[in-house]
Amino acid sequence: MELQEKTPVHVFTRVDKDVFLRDIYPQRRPAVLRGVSLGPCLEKWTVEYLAQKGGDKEVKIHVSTVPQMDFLHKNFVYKTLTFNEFVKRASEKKHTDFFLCEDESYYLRSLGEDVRKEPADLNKQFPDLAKDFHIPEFFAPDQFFSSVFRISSCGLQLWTHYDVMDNLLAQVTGKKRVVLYSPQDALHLYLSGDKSEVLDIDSPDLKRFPDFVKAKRYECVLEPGDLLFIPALWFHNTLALQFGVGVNVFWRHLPADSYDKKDPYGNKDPVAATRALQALERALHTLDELPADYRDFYGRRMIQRIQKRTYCDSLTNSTAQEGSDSTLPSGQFTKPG
Ligand SMILES: O=C(O)CCC(=O)C(=O)O
Repeated sequence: MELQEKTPVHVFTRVDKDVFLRDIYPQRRPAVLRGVSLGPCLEKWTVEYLAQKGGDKEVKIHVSTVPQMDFLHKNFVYKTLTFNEFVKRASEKKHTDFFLCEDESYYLRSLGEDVRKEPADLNKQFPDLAKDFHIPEFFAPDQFFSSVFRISSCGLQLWTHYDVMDNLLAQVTGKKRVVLYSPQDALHLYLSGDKSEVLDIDSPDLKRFPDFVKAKRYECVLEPGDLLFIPALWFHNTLALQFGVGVNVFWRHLPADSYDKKDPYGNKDPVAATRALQALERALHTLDELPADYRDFYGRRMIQRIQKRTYCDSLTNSTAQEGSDSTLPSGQFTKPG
């Protein structure tokens, strides 16, 4: 029995900057963009070519004995390999050289030169390969944050998480299934920080996660050449149906000073959200001065106050009504150039 109905992600063809900015971007919903020119990478990026051009630069990779990687319980190890050796291993099913077992899975999320300070940038870390990949100019150059290699073994599944920046995920080779959930379904995803505790989204443990079925599942299969627009805060879970090479580009959608300056990954909450969450912790601590029945009473009133003040009906409607032309609370958002 199918657990959750799958809602296909809308596919757009013949998208240029004008169409993106007019018809797609303001909806704040994921969209597959098919046929946007990504440059010669589509023809060139074979395993041999990647290995030759990427050379023996060292990369830090995730390695696991099982294809479903779990960040919360860390069922993988970080290892270092040269890029050419990594690509070779990630593209094969069984390995003669391995760390854990002969059918181990590999995943690369490329990093900046100074991992803790610098976001990944293909132009800096892989200049020879970056020439082959054309970033669609859908946002202003000063909004650019990072460009990240996403290279996975066949079958590799990455945990459900959200990022705080807008994102174009380009699939260059191989096919990838992507499942997405709206930010408004956050409460049904059993979050631990930016990640969902529900690892097996296809066969979830409903005793532990009974509300997971309430989350609306959006799904698409990316083919080579496809771009997926993932708006900030939308949860995504990826499953490589084949060995695949992707690149994702994050850009700043809010004013630059809204973001945490020490965030090379683009997944730390905006500074105002962090401050608000800290204030909430202080408020809860204050409630601890009261007996349980009073805490319950004032806790409920606080929830109601937060809902009244923050919930945005126009967003709820746009999630419920497929294809409706929702409007955003505009003042906060910068348009991407
Ligand atoms: O494609 C992947 O493997 C993961 C992509 C992702 O998490 C992202 O683009 O933020």
